[in-house]
Amino acid sequence: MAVDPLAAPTEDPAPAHVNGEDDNDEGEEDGAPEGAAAGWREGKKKKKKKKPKKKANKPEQSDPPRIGLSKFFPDGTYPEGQIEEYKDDNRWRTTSEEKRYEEKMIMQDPEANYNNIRKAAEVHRLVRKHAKKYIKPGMTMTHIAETIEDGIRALVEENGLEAGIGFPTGLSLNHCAAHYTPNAGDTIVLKQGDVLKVDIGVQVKGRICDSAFTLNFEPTYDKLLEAVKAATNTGIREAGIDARLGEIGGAIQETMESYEVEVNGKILPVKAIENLSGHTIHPYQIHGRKSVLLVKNNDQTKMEEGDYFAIETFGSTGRGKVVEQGECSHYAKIWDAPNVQLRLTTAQSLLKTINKNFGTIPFCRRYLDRLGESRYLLALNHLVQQGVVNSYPPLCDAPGSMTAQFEHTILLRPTVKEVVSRGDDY
Ligand code: 57R
Ligand code: CO
Repeated sequence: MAVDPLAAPTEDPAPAHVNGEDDNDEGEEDGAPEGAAAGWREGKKKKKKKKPKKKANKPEQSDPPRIGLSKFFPDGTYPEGQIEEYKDDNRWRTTSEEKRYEEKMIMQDPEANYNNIRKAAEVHRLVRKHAKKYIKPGMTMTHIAETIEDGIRALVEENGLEAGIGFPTGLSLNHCAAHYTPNAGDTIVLKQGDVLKVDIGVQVKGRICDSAFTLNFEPTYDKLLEAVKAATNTGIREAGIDARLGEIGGAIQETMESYEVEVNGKILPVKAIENLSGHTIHPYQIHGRKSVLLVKNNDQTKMEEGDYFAIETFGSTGRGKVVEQGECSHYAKIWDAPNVQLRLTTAQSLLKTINKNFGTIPFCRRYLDRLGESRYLLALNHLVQQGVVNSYPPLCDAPGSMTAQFEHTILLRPTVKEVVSRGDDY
């Protein structure tokens, strides 16, 4: 049984109602309106509480979750994430008519409205909720990856570049922090003492929900996970319009490094990994131009209205620095790739497959395999060498060290900050 010490409380917490909806089912019992509209019901003799009838046509999600979300949100309106007001000199935005109007205009644009990222986030919450229960030591990394990806494809109702997996399912183990997913033939099996980073991406109309959590199956590294979760929440709290990236990095590092872990009687300080970062996310582009480092720095760049950020932090009991290590699995076509003349015909045909199935969305070798591509490594390496595709090898700290990650996607909307991937789990 996966022991994630930071999991949601055992009893089912009341669902987070960001828009203050009343979740008492009093008004729903007999279908009468709730809240103010139910005013006419005050003063009437209190009705005997009857068990609310299950609405016959209300579909129920399967277990594992595989029923597309449009069946549950027929009007295409997906739940808002956690709303936080901006601080100090941006608080005026909450009630600004001009800013509310700007958001109304955004909501009218099917390509840019917030329902795309919110659908991706709802898929993310359902997939990770099942993954946290299902993943157990003894499973192969391949089985874990494919179970998560089957869930994403089904729930998001995969449809070419319109909706699908946002990037390869990150399953980095122990001293490896990021950019590992199994390639074909990988025989690694999850062990009881492992610390597994699960980094899941879901995209709808190119809007990528990038959120990650860490699983452990015994308590040794609980404090490491606690440190990183707290540091990520510090980053989310400090983020906002006009916030300076360097200051956020300093706040993240301060939280992270206020923790220590006792391992085999030895006290190890938790270090923020200095060469990993959070980042802006653009449509079909997972890593934008702004990076949020995890250590104090002098970057005066400000966060801006309209930015989508992946706020992610990584903690380590090792050097606090990652290097590229091991076989590469992650690739992505470069956003402004040059139009080079490819002399290798196999590279030309592989590029066609990449353009058709991924565009600039990151992919991994397993996704080429499932499309029927084979013997493609030479061609793929040629595309990398020609500067058409970027390769992202696994990023690892020192062998024997342990790393953890937590991550959310936030929207810097004109009126408020929305932690769109927030759930009752993290
Ligand atoms: O979150 C090719 C992917 N991402 C998948 C996800 O930060 C990402 O490297 C990128 O497949 C590519 C980083 N920062 C330096 C530039 C300072 C990493 C942290 C891990 C990860 C996977 C990430 C990073 N950058 N973009 C998303
Ligand atoms: Co990520």
